Order: sequence, then C-alpha cells, then structure tokens
Amino acid sequence: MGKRNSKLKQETIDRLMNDTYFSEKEIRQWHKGFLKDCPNGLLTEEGFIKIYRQFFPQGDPTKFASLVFRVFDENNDGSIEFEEFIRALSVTSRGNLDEKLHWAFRLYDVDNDGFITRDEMYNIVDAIYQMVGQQPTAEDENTPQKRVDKIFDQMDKNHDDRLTLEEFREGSKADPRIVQALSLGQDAGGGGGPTSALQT
Ligand SMILES: [Ca+2]
Ligand SMILES: [Ca+2]
Ligand SMILES: [Ca+2]
Repeated sequence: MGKRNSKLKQETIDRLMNDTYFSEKEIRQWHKGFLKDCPNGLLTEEGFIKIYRQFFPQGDPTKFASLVFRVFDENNDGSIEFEEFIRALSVTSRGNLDEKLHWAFRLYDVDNDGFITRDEMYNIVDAIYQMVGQQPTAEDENTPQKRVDKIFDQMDKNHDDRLTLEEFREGSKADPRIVQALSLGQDAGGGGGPTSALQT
C-alpha cells in the first residue's frame, strides 16, 4: 500500500491543481514534506495529534486535533492521505471566506447532520481552551459557556437552537471576531500553524 502512495502521479497532480490553490511546484514540495513525516503516505490520528503537540506544548491539543482530523479525513477511513491533506490545507490557508466558513462549519458539526447544536459548539470551544492551556474559572466573565451562548444566540436567527450553514455563515460575517477565533490553529499558510510542520 505504501508504494502506491509514495509516488505522485501526474494525474493526481493535475487533479489537485484543479481542486486547490496550489501550483504544481507547491504540491510536489508538500508531498515531499508529507512523505518525510509519513513514509507510507498516510497520516494517522496519532501522528496528527503529535504535530499539534509541538505547537501547543503548554496545553493539551488532543481533543482539538482529533476534531480537526475528522474534517481532514474526508473518506472517513481513519487516516489522512496526501490528497485529503492538501485539499484541507488549501481551504484553510488560501480559501476565500465562504470556503473557510464552510470548512469551519464541518468542524463544528461533529455528528455531521447539517446543524451545529449548542453542545457541539461548547465542545469545540472547550477543545480550544484545552489546547491553549487556559483554565477558565467559573466566576470568569468570559467562560467558554457564556461566550458560546452569546455567539450562538447571535447566530441563531430563527431561535430553533441549532445553526444551519446559512446562519453560521451570516453570523460569522457579521462578527469577524468569530472567524478569527475559528482560525485558531488553522493558519497553515506561512503563519506557523501546526500543519506547516510538514513543510520541507
Ligand atoms: Ca482518509
Ligand atoms: Ca450536528
Ligand atoms: Ca437556527
């Protein structure tokens, strides 16, 4: 299986150039870096978490990395292959706002049913707190709970206690701080985000 993945076919490159914002040269470079860390061409969840650990040594990024892993692993087979990796990287680093928001929506919608519930949003925010190693106290003005409730109420236009992609999109555009919070740990394009560890 490793052999199949170790050489990048021209048709794969062509497809990726079509599907992503990367040039052929960049795709080849990323592929080199990817193979260096994952010689068999597959990035496991464990390996993915390890990368995050290098970037967040002060916290515990396990939960967040697992959630992000889920979104990278499009075909849901338990590992990230190069094509999945590069497509996710393209959206998170060079995608336009709509593409980034759609990607973030998939991250938040953990059970993948097309809606973000309050619990799902708590889940992500909690994972981010764990990752950066902050321990909010209950008396804190800005507990994750309070922040989530505020964001959620703002976005949930029809008050049915769940967010559609449309509500999520509109709400995020109305409040750029949300987008900033979302991009936490996702800045792979030269900003030194976790995935750039794989760059050659
Ligand atoms: Ca996969
Ligand atoms: Ca959901
Ligand atoms: Ca709603």
